[in-house]
Amino acid sequence: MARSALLNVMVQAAMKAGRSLSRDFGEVQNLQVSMKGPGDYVSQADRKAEDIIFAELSRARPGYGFLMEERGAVSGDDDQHRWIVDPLDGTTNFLHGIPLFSVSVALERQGQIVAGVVYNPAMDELYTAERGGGAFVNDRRLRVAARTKLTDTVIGCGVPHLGRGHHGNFLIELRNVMGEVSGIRRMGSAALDLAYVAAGRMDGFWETGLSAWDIAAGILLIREAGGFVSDVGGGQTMLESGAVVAGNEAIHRALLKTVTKPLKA
Ligand code: 2AM
Ligand code: CA
Repeated sequence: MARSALLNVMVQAAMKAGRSLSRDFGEVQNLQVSMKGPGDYVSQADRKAEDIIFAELSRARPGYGFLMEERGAVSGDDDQHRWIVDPLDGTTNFLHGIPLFSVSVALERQGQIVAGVVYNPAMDELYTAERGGGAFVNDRRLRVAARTKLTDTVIGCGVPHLGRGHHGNFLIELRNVMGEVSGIRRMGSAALDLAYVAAGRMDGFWETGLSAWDIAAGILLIREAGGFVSDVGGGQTMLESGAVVAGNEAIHRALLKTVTKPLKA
């Protein structure tokens, strides 16, 4: 599969950061047994990965702006282009030695996501998409799953944790969805969750309370794999609202309806 120059730049940055995370992940697994735990070490690993991506992308495309999890917004001379980057998505998994974490890099051009890369270094799975060019994992073309009945599906979600999100709302959503599907999964990396929907491994996904860097690349992966993504109201404010509902056309529609169903007394 021949990649465009742009995608190559993004892949190189994501994989270089991924290799750094992989080395640190090995060490984190050893630190689990210490009382202090690997918390500070993980923050450092996260920052190191972000520095690598920032350096690589700044060198390859000087002037582009950034929105990054650690640095926040960094404006550039070129106001048409912005990188949206999460150097380590699935931090809690990483901290606990669970190999479900990813690097997420997206490029926004004039407010539209035009390229996305999600890399899971622990499994060496590289997901790529460019607008109009399809989505791939490594060299294999991706297609969302074809199931059309909610009762046949496995649906991913995110669970708000201590101090975050509206726990009561989530429990209503969960109660609605679990009564209609064949399985629910919670992986802990929204970027990877969306990549799994693009790959047809999960039939759909919903989560609220996310940030733009968690989902920018994954949204394009799903669209380029033939899927649908919206916010919980069916609109396109995902990057601003941090809410996503995803699936193929039928599952997206059904999941949207189910997630937002008012709870019966
Ligand atoms: P993170 O690992 O980069 O923090 C899991 O439900 C998803 O929620 C992950 O993508 C995770 O990204 C994100 N997440 C966890 N804590 C968060 C927080 N405090 N604010 C925003 N997103 C968060
Ligand atoms: Ca994240």
